Amino acid sequence: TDQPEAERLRGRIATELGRTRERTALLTDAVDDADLVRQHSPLMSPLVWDLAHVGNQEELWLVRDVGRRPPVRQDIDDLYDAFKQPRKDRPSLPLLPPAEARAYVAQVRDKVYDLLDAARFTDRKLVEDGFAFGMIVQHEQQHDETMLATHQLRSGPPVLHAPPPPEPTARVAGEVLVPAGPFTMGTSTDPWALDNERPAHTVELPAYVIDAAPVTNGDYRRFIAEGGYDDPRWWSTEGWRHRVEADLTAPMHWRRDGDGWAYRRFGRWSAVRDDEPVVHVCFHEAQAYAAWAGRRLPTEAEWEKAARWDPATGRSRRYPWGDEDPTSAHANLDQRHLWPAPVGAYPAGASPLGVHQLVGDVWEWTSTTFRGHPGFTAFPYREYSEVFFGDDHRVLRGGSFGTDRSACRGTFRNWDYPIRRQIFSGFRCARDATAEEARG
Ligand code: AVJ
Ligand code: FE
Repeated sequence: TDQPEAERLRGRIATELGRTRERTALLTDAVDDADLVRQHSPLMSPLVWDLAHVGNQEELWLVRDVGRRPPVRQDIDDLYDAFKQPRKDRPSLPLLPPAEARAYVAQVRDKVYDLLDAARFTDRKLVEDGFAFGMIVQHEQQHDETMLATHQLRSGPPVLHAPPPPEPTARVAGEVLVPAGPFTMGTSTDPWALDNERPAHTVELPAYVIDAAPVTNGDYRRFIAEGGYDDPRWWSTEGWRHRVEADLTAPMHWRRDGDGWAYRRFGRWSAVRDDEPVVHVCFHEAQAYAAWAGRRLPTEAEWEKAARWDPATGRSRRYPWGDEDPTSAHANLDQRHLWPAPVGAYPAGASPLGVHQLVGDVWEWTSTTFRGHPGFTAFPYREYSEVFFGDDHRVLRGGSFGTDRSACRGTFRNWDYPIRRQIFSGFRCARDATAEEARG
């Protein structure tokens, strides 16, 4: 890394740190102190825990580990260790009160700016290309999305405000054929890619067909109306057991409203709009819908090939639209809007094959369980992803309206339990190509 390049990187990191902290401040200053320390759902932490946890991780990874600086508050490490403290126990911990938590994260951030000024970006593998800073930015952004999900669960009058997403400008429907052949999955070069996105490797897929758009509320309403929740035929054994136990009858945050449906979004009720991607469904619901529709969920590799593969060059791109970072024309990201945009609102973000809204709007469930790519090495810690590998988690791809652009790429992988739906999760369907389609 030469000198002007190091300066450019330093500037970019400072900008990302700053705009990320503004989002965190907005999410935590929007409610009063009583609300900050309250647990709105046993699935979520009190917002004040997320806040100090963000500061504590920043202190552990950047200040102490990379920076070799003395601890700011070693005494609170255990309180903010996500592995030691189950979510349900977090509200009863002796957490830093809101004012102290704010002062703590600001104190850690000052030390990080000192480190950034001193960093030479050539020092060690961990700071190469600013990865350690990028990881911290992405960690905070991920918690900002988690905090947004907590806001969605809290009751009481609305406190978050944003303009509605754009209206459709393109007609998007039907499905897209992806021809058989190899593509490059994952990355070895994207500087801020996390360990689970690495390394780049070749995956050979048979021809398949994938929806041009995510499944919409209108589609999903038909599944409900035609008894999809009452027919075990569409559900896996595990899915049906959960459907019964949890008494699932519609996406989370929906209620009947006369003949139709209404949903609650950040404290406001409105009529369900048919052309928006459905959100707040769990993996089991997605899988049952797909079976009912005579389809299936895409595998993770199918999702990524549809999102990245460019048939003209055979190359995998960073995003469906190319290699440029996302702008507001490409995708509904960055919490600019508080719900998914209607199908057809982002023609500039479509992939070369014509698959729309892969990035932003809703996280998309895939049928794949979370594992390392071939050649995976944990970095910098096993706890970031490796400890979650196995059959317990399904992979979600593409990011949602609540995801920041710094924490979302064509290679970015999210994972969660198949019963979770407080996250901004939706899906699209796929199927095998027929022999005739496969011949082209
Ligand atoms: C990648 C969203 C599953 O929230 O558990 C936050 C992100 N990792 N702190 C999570 C994360 C550590 C992670 N997910
Ligand atoms: Fe975390």
